[in-house]
Amino acid sequence: MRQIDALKSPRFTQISTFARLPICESLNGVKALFIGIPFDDATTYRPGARFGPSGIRQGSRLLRPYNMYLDVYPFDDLNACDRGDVNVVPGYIDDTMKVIEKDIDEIVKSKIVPFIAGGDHSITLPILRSMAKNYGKVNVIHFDSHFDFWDSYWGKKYTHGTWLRRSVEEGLISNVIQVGIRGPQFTKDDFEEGKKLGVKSFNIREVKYSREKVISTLNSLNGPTYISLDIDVVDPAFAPGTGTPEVGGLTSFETLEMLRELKLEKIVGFDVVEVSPPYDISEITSMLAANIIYEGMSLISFNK
Ligand SMILES: [Mn+2]
Repeated sequence: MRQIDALKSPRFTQISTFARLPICESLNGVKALFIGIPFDDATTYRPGARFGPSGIRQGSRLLRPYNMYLDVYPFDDLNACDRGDVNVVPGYIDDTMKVIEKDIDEIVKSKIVPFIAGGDHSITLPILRSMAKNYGKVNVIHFDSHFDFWDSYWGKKYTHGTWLRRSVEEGLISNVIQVGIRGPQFTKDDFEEGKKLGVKSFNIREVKYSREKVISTLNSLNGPTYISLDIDVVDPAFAPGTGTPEVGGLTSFETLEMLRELKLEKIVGFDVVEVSPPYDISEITSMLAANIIYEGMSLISFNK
């Protein structure tokens, strides 16, 4: 029956919801949903991530209901829907963070797992505030080419490169594991800073050469876990549509494979940030981001 439904779906027409899912009319019975946060005023280099949600929806039109790798029907299993976008306030990060936290609260309070399309990485701070309020401290698996734990940019505390330090300072997270760090750094001291903050980082060489170790470390996390994936963890050859690209990253296949191998007790939320469609080529970044969210939903479906 499901297959027939899939064939009937208007796959090649312009439907503006994620994976042609229904719009969330009510949250009753919903176990996971898609929501967009079109905010990019905390970006330090190339802008455009405010178009991430619409780009990812566009890139999601070919997603089909059955995931053969995990043997699940994520959309059906989770009764998934598209919640639309958070009503952010362009140019005003404090106001925007309040609106994000309020909207995510509503979802998390109902024990629904949000799959969030950014937006730049600053959006993760208010999301984690909501997670901590509802679950207590959460683990964070952070896929990124950048540390994101700097103290400030241009003297400002809230940017897309400082959200992780703010989350640690605010006591929102327990364990943080970073995957895919690379590129030229500001200073050698950053590595010590990370240790002081309690952040465990796997750089790209460790990920490429000691993959099993990285996966087993991720799978050793207990308790509620939040996954935050900056699309720039992927090599710009596979994901050029992003704000601060770093060469020499993961392939799209490696990224999807790592997600498929996660066996976590409880995933409470998942974001894919920094997708900037104006810098994309042939929708490859948006399609990858959509597939990453699909694998994330499949994981919840598989582990539930
Ligand atoms: Mn990054």
